[in-house]
Amino acid sequence: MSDIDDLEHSLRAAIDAAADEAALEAVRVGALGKKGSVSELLKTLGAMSPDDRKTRGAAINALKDGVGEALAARRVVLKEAALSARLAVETVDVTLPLWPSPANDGRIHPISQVTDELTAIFADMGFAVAEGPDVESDFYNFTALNFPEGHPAREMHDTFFFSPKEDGARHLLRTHTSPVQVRTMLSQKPPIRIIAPGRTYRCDSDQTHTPMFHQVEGLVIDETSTIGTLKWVLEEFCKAFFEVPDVEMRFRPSFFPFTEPSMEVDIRCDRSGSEVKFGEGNDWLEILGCGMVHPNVLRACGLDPDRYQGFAFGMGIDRIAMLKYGMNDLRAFFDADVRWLKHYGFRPLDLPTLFGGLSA
Ligand code: 2U9
Repeated sequence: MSDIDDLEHSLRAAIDAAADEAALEAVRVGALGKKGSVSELLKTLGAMSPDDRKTRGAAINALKDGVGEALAARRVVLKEAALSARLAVETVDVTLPLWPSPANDGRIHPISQVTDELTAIFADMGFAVAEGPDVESDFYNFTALNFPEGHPAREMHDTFFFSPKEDGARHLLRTHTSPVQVRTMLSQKPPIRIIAPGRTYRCDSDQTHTPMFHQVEGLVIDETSTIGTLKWVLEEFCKAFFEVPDVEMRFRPSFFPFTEPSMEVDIRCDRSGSEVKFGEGNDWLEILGCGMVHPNVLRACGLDPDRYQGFAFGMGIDRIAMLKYGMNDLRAFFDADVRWLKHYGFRPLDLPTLFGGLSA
């Protein structure tokens, strides 16, 4: 029997020495595989006498079972060791700082941020966003808006005109976003409730004016809206935009060709400290203009003023961004200075929503 004992001894030694599951599998194949040492021994049983087969057979089968158990036990140990080694290597240190990514470095320009903020506020009140071209015709920018031909109000806008075409028609860079509302009225039936944010252009440049600036205008046309509705919409907007529970607004009579009556609106604020506080204090800041849409504008846009009425308002996005976020030089908006943008810009993933906070 010593050959069986020797074999068992050497197989157990090989099993104990197997450093990983692959090495252990090699030992198993070498012992119990088709041509393995134990399998070869089993094959010798057929040629033996019944007595030898009885004794040797029992010993070889005991060897086979013993080696099988030893293999199984070692496999469990090696599996656990492999798992522990993997867990040690794949440990994640959740306290490590995040990898720098573009979403970490990039900044949203305050004008885009404020446009997103006011879009969220007006969308919540049922306003859709309308857009139109920057290059406009005289009709959409002036004529349909009740600016009479040769009227000085056209000059007031410091318009950038393109060279006249052969037929004498002059294109221009829109001086306000009002042409968007004209296009909407000509293409959609009331009720209309839109805001039109976008770029506008006037030949003007100093600390508070740039040749290209941003406006948002609003338009509501139906059969029932009044100055009362206009006042409510503007108050709700100001409360939400300046993130204060109450605002006091002052409506002063004014003149625009496209609205009658027309008003300029101031908001109560406190400018005594280093920053402006809204809804309190003894100062007033002009923030927008508004009015009831002029019957001539309704008519020019194909609507019957005896049936339809509505209101419009307009404000400078750059100006309200400066007021809300405490920037004092409008020209810095357009300098493309990354240091300025790093300071005044917004993180790309902090999207303004009414439920999550506009500027938080
Ligand atoms: C249509 C009818 C009426 C738009 C309006 C204002 C008043 C206004 C200025 C504010 C500051 C422009 O950026 S600003 O200089 N705008 O005061 N805008 S009502 O009225 C419209 C527009 C379109 C068809």
